[in-house]
Amino acid sequence: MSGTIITVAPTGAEVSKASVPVLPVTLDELVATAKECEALGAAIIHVHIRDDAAQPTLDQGRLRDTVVALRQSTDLIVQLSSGGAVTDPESDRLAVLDAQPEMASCTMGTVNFGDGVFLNRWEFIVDLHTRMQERGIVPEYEIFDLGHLASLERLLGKYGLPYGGHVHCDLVMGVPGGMPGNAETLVAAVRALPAGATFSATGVGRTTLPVMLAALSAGGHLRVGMEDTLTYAPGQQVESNAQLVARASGLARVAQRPPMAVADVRALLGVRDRGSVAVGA
Ligand code: KMH
Ligand code: ZN
Repeated sequence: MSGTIITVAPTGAEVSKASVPVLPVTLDELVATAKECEALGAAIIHVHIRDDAAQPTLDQGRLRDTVVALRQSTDLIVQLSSGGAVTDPESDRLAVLDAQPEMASCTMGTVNFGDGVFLNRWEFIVDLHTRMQERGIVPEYEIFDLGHLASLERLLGKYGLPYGGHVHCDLVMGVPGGMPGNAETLVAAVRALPAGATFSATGVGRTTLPVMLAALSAGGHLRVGMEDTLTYAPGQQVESNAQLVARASGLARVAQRPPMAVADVRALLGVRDRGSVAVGA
C-alpha cells in the first residue's frame, strides 16, 4: 500500500448554507473548491448539489452540468452521490446515474440518520449495483454499519463484481444511528471487508481525527470534507474544504503514504480514463 486516496466530500445534503456560509453550494463555488482540493492532493470528489435556494436537489440538468463543469476544470474523479437527502425518492436517486459520472455512491443498507431514516432497500441496492455494472460506473459502497458489509458480500455473491472488477468501500462512521467512529469499530469493519477490497473512512463530527488516524494505520484511504465535518478543532469552525484536505494530505505524508495521483487511483479502482468518456455525453 504505497499511497493514500484522498476523497473530498465538500457539500453533502444536510448542512445549511445559512448556518455555514462557506459551504460550497453554487456550481462556481463547487468548481473553485474542487480545484483547490485537487491542488492539495484530492483525487476523488463526492458530489451533492444544491438548487438556487441552496437546498439539496437531484435535478438532472444540474447534475449533468456539474459533471461537465468538474471534468472541464479538474482531473478529479467525479463521484455523484446516489444517496441524496433522506427525503429523496428512489426514482430520483437511480436517475443520478443518467448524468454519467465515473463513480457513484451505493449505500449498502438502511440506517437511522440523526432524526431521519436513510432508506436503502435490498431491491434498490441491487438496482443501483446492476445499473452501474451496465453503464461502466464504478461504485463506492457506503458502509454506515457493520451489517452493511454482510449485505455487500451477499450482493457480490449474487450479482458479481462491480464494473472495473475492484471493490472499494467507504466506512462512514459516527453518524448518529450508525456505527461509532472509533478505532475498535474500524478494525472490526476492516476484518469484515470482502477479500481484496480497499477502503476509505470518514468520521463524522468529532470522530474525524480518530477515524482518520485509525484508517491510515490500518492501511486505508481517507474521505474528508464539510459534508462530514464542520469543526476543525474544539471551538474552531472549518474555514474551507481545502483546509480539511490539507490536513488529510499532511497526515498521509506523515504516515509515509502520500496522496495518490488521480491516474493511479483510476488504475487501482478500475475507473475509466477520461479519454473514453465524452464530456457531456
Ligand atoms: N445524505 C445522506 C442521507 C451518499 O452520498 O451516498 C446520504 C449520503 C450518502 O450522503
Ligand atoms: Zn454523500
